[in-house]
Amino acid sequence: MPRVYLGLGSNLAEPLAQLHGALAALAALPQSQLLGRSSFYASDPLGPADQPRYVNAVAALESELTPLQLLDALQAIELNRGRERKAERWGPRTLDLDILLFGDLMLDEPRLRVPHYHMHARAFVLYPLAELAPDLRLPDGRALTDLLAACPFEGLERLPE
Ligand code: A4P
Ligand code: MG
Repeated sequence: MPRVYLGLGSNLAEPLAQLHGALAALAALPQSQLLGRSSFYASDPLGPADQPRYVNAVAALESELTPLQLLDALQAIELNRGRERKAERWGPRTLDLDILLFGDLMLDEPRLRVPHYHMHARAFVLYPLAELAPDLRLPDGRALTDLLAACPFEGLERLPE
């Protein structure tokens, strides 16, 4: 079964509670097993600055779902938790679930790009991911350690458990 890494983010309506709720929903996904999660991190917003700070985390799972089945399931979880899709790019959201990596798969479809197109440069993705998989390489061969070296911890704050 491919190892899947998901990015979790929220900056509205009690972000930490949103992420806990999302993790409970991920643990209940069919044909899948939640393997673990990173610490939670508070992070400065990427995109419009006039929005609250985010809480971010990364989760690891194994899944027999196809990538698109998994995307459907994640979008259902987002909607169940009251997410409204707005026109503003990178605007505030109650819950955002992104597929960061799906094993070594590289996909470039209208609905799904994997690896996530901007993960290599996002501190709020790379640092939590490194907690779960410090020796990881992206499907294109880049080492997570090299990406981290080029991505300052700036704007990030690891939250106590
Ligand atoms: N889509 C394509 N590839 C993927 C993928 N790998 N995983 C498509 C999930 N979805 C993927 O997503 C828009 C469409 O992307 C989906 O319908 C799906 O088919 P969306 O969740 O509706 O919109 P979005 O999240 O606003 O767009 P985008 O461009 O994916 O934004 P990001 O990259 O998710 O960034 N700042 C901090 N500090 N922390 C954050 O978590 N998040 C964002 C959103 C902005 N700033 C942030 C954070
Ligand atoms: Mg998204």
